[in-house]
Amino acid sequence: MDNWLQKRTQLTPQRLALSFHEQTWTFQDLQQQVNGLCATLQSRLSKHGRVAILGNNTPKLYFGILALHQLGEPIVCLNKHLTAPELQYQIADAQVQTILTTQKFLPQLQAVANVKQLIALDQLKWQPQANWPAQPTELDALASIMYTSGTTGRPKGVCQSYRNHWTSALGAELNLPVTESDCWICAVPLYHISGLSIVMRSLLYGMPVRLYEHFDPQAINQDLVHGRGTIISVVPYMLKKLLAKKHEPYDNHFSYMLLGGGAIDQATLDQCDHHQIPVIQSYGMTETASQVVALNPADAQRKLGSVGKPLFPVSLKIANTKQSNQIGEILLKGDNLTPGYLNQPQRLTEKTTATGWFRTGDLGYVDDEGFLYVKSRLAELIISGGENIYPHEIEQLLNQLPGVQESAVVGKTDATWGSIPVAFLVTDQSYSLTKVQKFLMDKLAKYKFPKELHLVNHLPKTANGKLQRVELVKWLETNE
Ligand code: S0N
Ligand code: AMP
Ligand code: MG
Repeated sequence: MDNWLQKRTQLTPQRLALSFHEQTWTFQDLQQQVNGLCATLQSRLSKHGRVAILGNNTPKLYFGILALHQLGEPIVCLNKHLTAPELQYQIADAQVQTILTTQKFLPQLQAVANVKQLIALDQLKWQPQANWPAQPTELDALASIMYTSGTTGRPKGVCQSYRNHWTSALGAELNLPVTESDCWICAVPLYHISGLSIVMRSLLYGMPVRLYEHFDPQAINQDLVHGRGTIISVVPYMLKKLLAKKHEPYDNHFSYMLLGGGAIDQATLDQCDHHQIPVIQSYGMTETASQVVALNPADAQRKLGSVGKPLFPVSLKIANTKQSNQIGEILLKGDNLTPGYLNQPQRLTEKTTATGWFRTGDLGYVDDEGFLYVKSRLAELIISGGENIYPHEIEQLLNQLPGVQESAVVGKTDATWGSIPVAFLVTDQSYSLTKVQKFLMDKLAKYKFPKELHLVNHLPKTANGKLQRVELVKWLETNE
């Protein structure tokens, strides 16, 4: 297959590709920027290590992503919230040699011991260039790597191939075709699959993207009111903020919000209904290169609480069930699914059944008509504002606090973030939340910080000594 940007530029050079505040780029403009950047970058990139991106959603970072694809370099996507030790691990694991970023993030990255080369794209000078000899795109080549944590062990790099991105974009398009007048607002981070999948869809569909450096609910509402965007990807936190700041009806051309990344409450969906905001509920993960199940507006009222039906390229079943409506682990098959975790092939084997189904770790059921309902996680993942938090990571650090015998972290339902981490410490010392947070500073990304602290004499355990998180969650619910 031809390089995707080059193919798109051949097909529709004059179509709008990208807008950011008042600036716009057609696919041809974008192509010329990316060609120029490729020429400048090529001599600076080592043949050995990989290249990462870290930053806000700026046009320069967008060009950087497309330039890396044109140079045949897989992109290591680094979360801008991470601290030096967290970044250091991912950089080492992915053998990152160079990080493309912007000036704003230089101090944060200079503090990371194993960074070899930093390139601030907003300091780099290049000229738009008409041509660039890009290699063809091999569908099974590695396109991107994104880190997720787990219940145990270190974070793992999810590998995403071009086939994953292709299948994902195709599945979305076969479900809800994008029209000539659509424009997708990207305020979700480009370093998450929620954001990167929008870039891929833009190239494959020939669709403009309206990029947001930050999630800015007022500005986004203004864009939606004035027809400067027709589709937007949101996590539940973002949807709630947009609703809270919405004072005028959206433009007639507004199409829908694609909601993913976590569970949503009924009250928020009712509010969307009241404001006549179509919401496409979806289910997906980094390992599936974005949504694999989506609920169409036509079924939204009838199937409240469902995330919809599996998209065309995706097969789904519930483990160990013979009939509909029985809860079990959600299993998936299809070309969206990751070819594996970087440097840890055994992790995918562990997550795959003997007959080749990917075990998502999520529990749910499928009703008589084939609609999926997601119930909960098998493991103790906490999702705060669309960012995943694994208790294990926090507990390991809390256990290093002087005088702490053991610790536990569980999620507590929160009106703003969806869920927040709450810490329990077994200690004879008088720790305060502030003191604990101070200790975690520079060790753990701030979004993972416990928001509440309880000092306890012991933790609830099963007869064979396994921590009973459920008991702590129940305790939090009853002591509210
Ligand atoms: C919600 C966001 C936008 C909040 O960030 P904001 O408001 O920009 O804050 P910052 O300026 O970055 O930080 C200010 C303070 O807030 C803390 N903080 C930031 N984020 C969080 C958080 N999530 N939880 C708790 N605290 C947070 C900062 O630490 C900072 O603190 P102080 O002031 O003390 O320094 C931001 O969190 C965000 O962008 N979230 C969304 C991330 C996301 O996209 N997740 C989805 C990942 N999953 C997938 O991609 C798979 C599903 C999928 O593909 C999908 C998902 C959604 C929609 C569509 C799809 C699809 O299928 O296409
Ligand atoms: P990530 O890989 O960061 O996108 O996280 C994926 C996880 O988010 C899934 O395994 C689910 O646990 C959760 N998730 C995604 N979409 C939904 C949804 N619609 N409802 C409930 N949980 C969801
Ligand atoms: Mg998520």
